Amino acid sequence: LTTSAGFQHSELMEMQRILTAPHINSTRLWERHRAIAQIGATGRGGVNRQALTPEDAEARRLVLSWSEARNYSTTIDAIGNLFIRRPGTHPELAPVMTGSHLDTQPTGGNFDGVFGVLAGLEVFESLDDAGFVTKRPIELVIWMNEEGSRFTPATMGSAVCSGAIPLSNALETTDSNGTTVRDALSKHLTQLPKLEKRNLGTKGFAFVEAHIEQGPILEATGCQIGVVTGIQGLCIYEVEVVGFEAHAGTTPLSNRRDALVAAVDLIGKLQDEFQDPADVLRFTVGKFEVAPGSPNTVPGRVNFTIDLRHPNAEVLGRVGDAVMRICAGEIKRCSVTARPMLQSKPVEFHPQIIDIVRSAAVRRHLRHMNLVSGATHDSKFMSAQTPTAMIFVPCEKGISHNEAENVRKEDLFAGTQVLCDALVALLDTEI
Ligand code: HGY
Ligand code: MN
Ligand code: MN
Repeated sequence: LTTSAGFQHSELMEMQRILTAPHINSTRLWERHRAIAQIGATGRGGVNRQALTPEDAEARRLVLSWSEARNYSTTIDAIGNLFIRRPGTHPELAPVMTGSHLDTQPTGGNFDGVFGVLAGLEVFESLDDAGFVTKRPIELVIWMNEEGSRFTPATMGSAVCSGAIPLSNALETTDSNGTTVRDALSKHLTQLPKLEKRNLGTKGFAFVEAHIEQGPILEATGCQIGVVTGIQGLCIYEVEVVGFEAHAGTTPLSNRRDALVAAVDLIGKLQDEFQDPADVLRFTVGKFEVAPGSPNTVPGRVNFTIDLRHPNAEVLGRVGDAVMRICAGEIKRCSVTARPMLQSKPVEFHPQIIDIVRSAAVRRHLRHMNLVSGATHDSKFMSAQTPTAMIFVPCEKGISHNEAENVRKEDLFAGTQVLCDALVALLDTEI
């Protein structure tokens, strides 16, 4: 008998086997977080370790050195996602997978992404320390450019890996200095140890990502574990407004095609359009660049981003159409164009993986609750081809994408132990 999701019932029973998963080493886990936090540290408590920068490479080298010490093997795919593998006795079986990202926002915190990578590595090492031999291999993914702050859009590595974004489009994307992903990636590869190449596209037996909630719900409800049932929808656009550069002193206002004035007017129109009394729709203009950026030249060009989120696919589609309608044609004698960079619908995670996460939290007597993620994650694209779920831990006051991001040690350890239990429940373990 096979369940709707392709799991054999016998496999499901196997998974539910109450396994005494190894205890994680919380001292090692905490020390690893402190070591990574030094890389790209801003001196104000957070980090700036954006995708494919030297700091990103340094953090990846450090994790690779820890994995090298355990003789795990590592492969890299064409967009720079890293796959660290702990072998099983049956290498031909699809791996159980976990993972997250090491790149950060420009004013990022020390736990967004890092926690999921280090928690996954901690599970590998705890399995080693406890002498666990598993049938299935287990893989830890370090996704490239989850944040999308330097190269738009977010979750670029997992989107390309799953085929949601063509590799060529991603490689041609440029940062604010005009550097392409292609050039930044080829330089990045020279800053990493030589790694075996791996094809794009990866199907695992299951994927479980540990992450901080980046919102206030768990802390407000006194829960230590979030059993994440899905992720809301997200659309990202790049908008360009083109006017005409002119002299600030000699050009009358009546004669100007001021791209900044037009962009401000446009953003006002969008804010009016996206008023939501229920405060569910999330509309953000996070990046806003004015060219040529000189005090005495009338701006000739403005580029800005739009980040739109909503849990309902139909509403998200409607507001996305409104963006393309409003950001088109002419505004205050300037031309406007909008480019969709990412359109990702809301996803629901796999019920059986969700159950495995929940039963791990129950077994550990940890207060937990279901929730849908407001932040996006690479698990969204992994869930397209692999049964996936996520584990959240609370972060202080829900603060994230801010250098004040903070997590209680006990929550970090609890989340890592739940990840360990869930991954072990998925591995057909022979001790
Ligand atoms: O944008 C996001 O939701 C993620 O934290 N990068
Ligand atoms: Mn993240
Ligand atoms: Mn983030």
